[in-house]
Amino acid sequence: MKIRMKHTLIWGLALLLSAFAAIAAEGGIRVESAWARATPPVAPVAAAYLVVINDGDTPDRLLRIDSGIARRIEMHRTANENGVMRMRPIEGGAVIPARGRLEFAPGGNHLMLIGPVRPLVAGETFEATLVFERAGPRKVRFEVRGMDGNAPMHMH
Ligand SMILES: [Cu+2]
Repeated sequence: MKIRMKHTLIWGLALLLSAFAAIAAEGGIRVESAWARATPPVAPVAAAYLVVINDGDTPDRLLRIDSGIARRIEMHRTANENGVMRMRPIEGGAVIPARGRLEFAPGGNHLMLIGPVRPLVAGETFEATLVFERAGPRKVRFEVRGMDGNAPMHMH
């Protein structure tokens, strides 16, 4: 009887630990340095950037970004086409490799806020929800930084 109880306890503990391990594995996706560039009072678009880090062993995919800050948010990549830098939507979501990262940074991939509902003022913040294929929705707060930042203006 005593031995049986001990076993139950150990099994219970093992189950609990594996549950914790599963939760830890789910937390493989981290979002860092989410910021957006301040805009003039009237701007048809704005650019935002962030870094997604995947500490897990499984690739994930950023499917879309939802926010009340703009009519819609697109993921763009910048590509050199016959010597002209052009922006193209990232189709089918942006992959975050296992044990890797996905960077949206000035001059490269960026988030394009189409039709901001208000000007983006330096020092303010706004919230958006990143929707991942595996990790699900994640709320992220973007910090608005001045237009005279350390990177060239975003032109379309
Ligand atoms: Cu763009």
